[in-house]
Amino acid sequence: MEYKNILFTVEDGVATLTFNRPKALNAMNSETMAELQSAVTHCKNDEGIKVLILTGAGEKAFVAGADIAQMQEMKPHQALAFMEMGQETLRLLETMPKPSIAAVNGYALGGGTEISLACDIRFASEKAVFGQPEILIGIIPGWGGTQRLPRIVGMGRAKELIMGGEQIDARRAYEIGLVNRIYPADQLLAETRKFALKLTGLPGFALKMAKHSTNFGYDLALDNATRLEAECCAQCFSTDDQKEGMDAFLKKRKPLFTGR
Ligand code: DAK
Repeated sequence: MEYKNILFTVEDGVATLTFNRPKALNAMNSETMAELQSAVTHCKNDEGIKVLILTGAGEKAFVAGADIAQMQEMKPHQALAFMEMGQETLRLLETMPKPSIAAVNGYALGGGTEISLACDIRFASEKAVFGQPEILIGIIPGWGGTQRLPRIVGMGRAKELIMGGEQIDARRAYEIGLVNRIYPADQLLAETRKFALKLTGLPGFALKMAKHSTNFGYDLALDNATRLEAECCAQCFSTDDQKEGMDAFLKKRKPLFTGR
């Protein structure tokens, strides 16, 4: 697929997807969502890609939400199709068997916060702004915000954001556990890449199992969830990387993982 609204590059096993619609502060229209879906599918299937970073072009915005101009005239059945496409894409991102990191460089409002919530990890610049302001335009979040936000920050804080519609800065987002780390704006991408590169050197199958167990165990009863974890962990014992990791530890040497 030819991309018009995103930039997509791959370097040293790290893919970087940059939302790039500067005239609308990188707001997500259906075209951009289709491009995101295509790029995430590519990341999932390309063995050379180990980690995905998502960020926004320009200094102002990560993604300023779903495109309000496009949504304004939607009938309910069109809104449902737009919502389903976004939900399908973000679920794909969330369950893709490789780590994803949101590098939130500015406004991440509405759909922007929701995209970051579907990533495994969120790093933010000091200039980042988060929020679910949908209520202020007469709707509610439609790309998983009412479901993922409470799972990450707790029900009370999620409802405060979703029902109050207020924006919060990076510091507050860090305080409530919405972001993992904050960096000065000019260091965000470099620091995110550094972390991503570190992940590319870790055992890939174990990373996949860690994500699978965490994602799919979360909503299960504890007995079933811990069983899932045991099975995921047991599968790691079939890999060369498990043998290498344990041998290296016992011989007090640095491990050399091959991803097998
Ligand atoms: N959509 C479309 N255009 C947008 C936009 C958006 N979300 N955000 C900004 N823009 C455009 C502005 O209209 C403006 O365009 P021009 O006037 O230059 O043509 C340009 O970007 C620059 O924006 P501003 O002039 O407003 O810039 P400021 O620095 O003054 O303000 C801001 C920045 C981010 C605070 C402000 O732009 C803003 O409040 N933007 C809207 C933020 C927002 O409300 N986001 C949430 C959108 S609702 C669903 C599916 C999904 C969703 C819900 C349901 N289903 C289909 C059911 C998700 C909904 C949302 O995300």
